[in-house]
Amino acid sequence: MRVLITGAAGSIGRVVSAGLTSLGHDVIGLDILPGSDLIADSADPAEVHAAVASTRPEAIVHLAGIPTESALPDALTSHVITTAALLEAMIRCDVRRIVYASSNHAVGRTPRAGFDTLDHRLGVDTPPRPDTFYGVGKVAAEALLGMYVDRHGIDAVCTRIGSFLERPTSRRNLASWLSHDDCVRMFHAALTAPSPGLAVLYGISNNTRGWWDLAPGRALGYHPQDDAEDWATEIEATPETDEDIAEAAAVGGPFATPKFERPAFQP
Ligand code: 15L
Repeated sequence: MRVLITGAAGSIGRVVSAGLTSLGHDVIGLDILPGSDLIADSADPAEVHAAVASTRPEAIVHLAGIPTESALPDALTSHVITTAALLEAMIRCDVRRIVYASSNHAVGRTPRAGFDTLDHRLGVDTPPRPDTFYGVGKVAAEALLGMYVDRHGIDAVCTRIGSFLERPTSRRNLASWLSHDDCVRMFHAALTAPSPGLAVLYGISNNTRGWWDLAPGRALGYHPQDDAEDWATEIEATPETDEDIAEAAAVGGPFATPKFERPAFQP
């Protein structure tokens, strides 16, 4: 499949571009940073339209965005305006599928208590409960994608990604880890699942201690293979810190703690 990937020069973008290419996809990388096939600002509707019109992809993987907390206007530009620019270009150029890098922080303020057992995991239908302006941006982008699915009948898959890392490094990561290989599996499944309409899934590996429901991903063909438990002994050999305890209270971990609270308009 011919796929345009925004944010292709970022940490997820590099792994997903290489992984999808090795699975036989024809990948075109777009980024504001040098080194990609196309240099464009994903928040600029004219630049985005030119990129989509000139490459004519069958699907878009939208990864571009500030990957952490920022002031609210920056978060809205980074997550909502970029998504809108892509959706408008898709409609004009008849591109029918987008896979979006959303985040667990869209529901990050959800208390974790009760979601640790196999028969009670956090579903994708839980109400939005962002922990940061970053999370607010992801909630709004998911809502926007849903509106374009309703209006235009396109397919949009929102992947609520956990902790994308080479390996888990904290106690929280024993639940939240998304391995590089599983990340590629997830985007491949989201690109190739037949007619998903609007779909939401959790982008987490098959972690023994995970608290997210992986069934919606499995229904789309995402079958994670890796498990953070392989690092549990090593991680748990270090003393549990106050930070670990604070991070365990809510789904979003550190983003749901006071150290991430900031005024909306502070640059
Ligand atoms: C994310 O969505 C962020 O981009 C990343 O910085 C981490 O905070 C990650 O989630 C996580 O929850 O570990």
